[in-house]
Amino acid sequence: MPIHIYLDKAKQILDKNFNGRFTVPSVHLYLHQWNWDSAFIAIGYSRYNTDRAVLELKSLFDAQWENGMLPHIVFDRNNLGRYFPEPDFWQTERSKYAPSDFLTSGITQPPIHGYAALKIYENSNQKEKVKEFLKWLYPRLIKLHRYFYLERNPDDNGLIYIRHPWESGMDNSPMWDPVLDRIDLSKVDIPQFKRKDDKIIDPEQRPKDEDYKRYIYLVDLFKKHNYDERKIFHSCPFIVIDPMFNSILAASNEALMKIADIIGEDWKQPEEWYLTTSRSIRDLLYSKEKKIFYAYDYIQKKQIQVETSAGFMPLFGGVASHSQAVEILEYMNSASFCKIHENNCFAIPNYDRTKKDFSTKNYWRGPVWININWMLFQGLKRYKFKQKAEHLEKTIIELPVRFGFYEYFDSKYGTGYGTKDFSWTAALFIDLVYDYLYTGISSAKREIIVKTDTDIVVNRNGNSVAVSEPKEIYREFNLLTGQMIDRYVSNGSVNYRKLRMSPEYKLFQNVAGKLKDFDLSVIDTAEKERAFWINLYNMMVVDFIIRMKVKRSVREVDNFFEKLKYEISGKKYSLKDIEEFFVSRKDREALVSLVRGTQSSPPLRFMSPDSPQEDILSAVKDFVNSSEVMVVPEEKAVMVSELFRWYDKLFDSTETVSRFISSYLVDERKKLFLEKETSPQYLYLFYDWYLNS
Ligand code: 9WN
Repeated sequence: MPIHIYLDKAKQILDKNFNGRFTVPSVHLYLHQWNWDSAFIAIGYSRYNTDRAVLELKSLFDAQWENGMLPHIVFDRNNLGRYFPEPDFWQTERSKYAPSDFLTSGITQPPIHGYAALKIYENSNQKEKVKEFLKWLYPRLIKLHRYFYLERNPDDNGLIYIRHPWESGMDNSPMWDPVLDRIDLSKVDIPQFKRKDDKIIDPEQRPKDEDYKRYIYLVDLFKKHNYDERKIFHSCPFIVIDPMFNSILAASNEALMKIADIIGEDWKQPEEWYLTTSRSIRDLLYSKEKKIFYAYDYIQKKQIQVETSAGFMPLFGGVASHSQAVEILEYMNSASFCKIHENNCFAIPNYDRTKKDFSTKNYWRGPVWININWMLFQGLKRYKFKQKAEHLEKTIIELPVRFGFYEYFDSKYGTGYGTKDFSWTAALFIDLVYDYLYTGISSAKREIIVKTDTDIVVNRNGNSVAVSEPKEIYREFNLLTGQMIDRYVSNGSVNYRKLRMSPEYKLFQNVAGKLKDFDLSVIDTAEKERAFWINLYNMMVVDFIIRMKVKRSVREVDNFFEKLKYEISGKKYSLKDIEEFFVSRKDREALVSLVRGTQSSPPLRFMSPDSPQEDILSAVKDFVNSSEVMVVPEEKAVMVSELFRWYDKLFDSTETVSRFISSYLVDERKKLFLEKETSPQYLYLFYDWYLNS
């Protein structure tokens, strides 16, 4: 299914979750407005609906407390009774700061709103309108940050504490276990309560009852202190400094500096906050030995040495020093989280996979979350760790496409968990896909696009060459193709830079020029013909990439497959023409083995000119047994490359695709599944257009 269909689906989810004033995280479980969710949602809207983006933040800040705190939930009066805890339990009216016209919770969440507000401005094409809104919002953002620096900054070093796991947004993260374990459930009074979440979502995917008891114990404590920050600080057993919360705050301070500049305000205050918080994160939360940032237990005055995705978050907002960034990247890109190109994992799971209590499906204890990966993607991009950034970006787009717009995803199988049709998954998907749709390539690697409205015959502008015998041209073409692949391709990756400078490529350009006057009749058997056209196709792609100075993706050149051509025997051929040739021959294997200069292609190899059958089959096998084809019997699902849809004349039904795949699959269990299962669920994978370099 083309990507814009998923984009429409994501927009429909936001529409469904929009109640006229704000967008709920999900109508299935969270029927109110959530603090940081709304910021992510606004970022998604900012790509196509400025009004909604603005309204999202506006409605949230309307419920800001008098002391500056932005509540973690703003309740919808029309939807009470379906979530726990609700206003009757929070009783925030006990605080003199709570708003009288809104029902809210009494805690906050990671302050990503400054960052989101700047994104709205950057993405919107209604700059004046957004500027007006920023003038309204800016003092409220300053008020929120001032609340943190005045009320939650006990050592005055810019490290802000949180006083409830819900404030971290990563509720049952293993990071909080050592602190929560100190609340002895047999010794404290906990009010009676009834959870609602575990009746809607499989309890295996949600926090345990013991966790909830502690969450509720803390809320009750806040209530007893009438939400007085000082009193809470002195009696609350959970006072922790979260690297993610503080990194997000730093990122928002940085955004506030830019917003101040846009609306003509002084940016000194946010700058000072930015510098203080960033410095303290670098100096106090980092472990040089473990190469990750840790949370800090303020009561026991020590780092909480539990490795979670929050420990990488100082990349977001540019808080980590360069050497820290390089070190944490190494950890992030290890088997503990997920290595690039490693099978059986997706992007950054929320907890170190090698830990005994790691879970692929339990909430914040191991699954993959889209908002976390989206922030890490922004961070990696900022530090120019492009490859890893793209890996995350691809996953953020792929997971919802393959498995649905879920709240979180199994870190091994990708299965969606929690509630479906989840707003921030949809919103952040929209954000990234907008970059793809408008440029065709990743925002991490976006470059200038070459426009080609008319045909460009690429082998016309080579050196003028002496006319040769057709047999000689054919021999030279094969020789040079073989040499180039042999010398400049390793494990299927092409070293375009070296190839461009090589003597072999110079000679190849000459031969390509000679093809204009070539006589195709020297290729006198069907097998020779197959080899010739596949090799030619693959070499045309290589030549086009080099000549058009493609940097990241063939998508940088408009109509790469239609308008760039080679003249052969007096006739012009595009890559598409060659594909059509194989379609007309019903040669599925040849089509699958073509190398389109992309990551989703099989590795580039030379097809033996007289009898290519074996080489073609190896290419097909490589393709079918790579991550381009995923057969998951546990899920009764088959996920295949978009390529099978491109050639729907040959792959006319899912049965045909299944038959094709199963004849090349190595894994017997999967083979058997395909042979037995008559109607597995078919999903199409996002095609990876990055260069195979
Ligand atoms: C409690 C809404 C929120 C997110 C949090 C996520 C979850 C609530 C819950 O849902 O928390 O605030 O009931 O579990 O942990 O990050 O903001 O999507």
